[in-house]
Amino acid sequence: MHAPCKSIVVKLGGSLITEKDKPYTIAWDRLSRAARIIGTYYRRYAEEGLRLVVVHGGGSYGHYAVHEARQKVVIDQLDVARIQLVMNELAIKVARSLIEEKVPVTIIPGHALCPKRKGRCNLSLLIENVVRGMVPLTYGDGIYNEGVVIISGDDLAILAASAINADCLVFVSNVPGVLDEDGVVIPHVSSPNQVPDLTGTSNRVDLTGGMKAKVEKALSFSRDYEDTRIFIVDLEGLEKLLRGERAGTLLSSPSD
Ligand code: IP8
Repeated sequence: MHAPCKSIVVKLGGSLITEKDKPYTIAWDRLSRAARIIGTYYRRYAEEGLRLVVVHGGGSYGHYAVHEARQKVVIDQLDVARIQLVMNELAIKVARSLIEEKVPVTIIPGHALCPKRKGRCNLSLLIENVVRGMVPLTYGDGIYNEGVVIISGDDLAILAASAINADCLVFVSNVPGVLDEDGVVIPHVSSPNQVPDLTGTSNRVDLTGGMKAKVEKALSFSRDYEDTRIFIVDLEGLEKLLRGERAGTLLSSPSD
């Protein structure tokens, strides 16, 4: 069987790989499972020229570090350095889990791709590594620009998908897709208005906008990149997708 996705960006949500309510705590069971699923896919299709980029979010590392910095009146360069440090510590743990699964990961910090400000990123380092058969691992990060500017992992995942011309962009969350008011997965979303304003679930708003913001950004990307299939899934859904089965929520703009 051919690879269901030949060129793929997988974004691991911060709440998936960390315990979001416990500062600086990894969710080892979920991280190991994610690494196992990605590793199995990588080993199966690497020789066919699979292109893979992994991105992760901040979870209880980045979001907590930003929260701590924002307790101060003035956020200086040292505060931003601390945010970058904890994100790097998280990335090392993600990288180690993937390397144990024989995925040749190379860490590229988000702040190295977007050193000036968000929206001004240069992904040539990431592309070069993909071309050489490495698997870039990048992550949501903070940069200093008269305070802290947060670069979200979702934005980086979208940029990476356009940079490698991905046929699949998969957001892996701790919920199985976009949920309706009854907690049931909506299989196909073509407008952010389909995302209900839920509180107390993972549709809740975090520092970088939560589910609605993710859907908005993904749909606006899908208008320009019709060949990229975009999904929101949980770990079970990721496993299914990578076996070529249908899972989670497919995001696509209505074709006009
Ligand atoms: O969790 C945010 O990345 P995200 C990164 O993908 C920081 O939104 C530093 C909070």
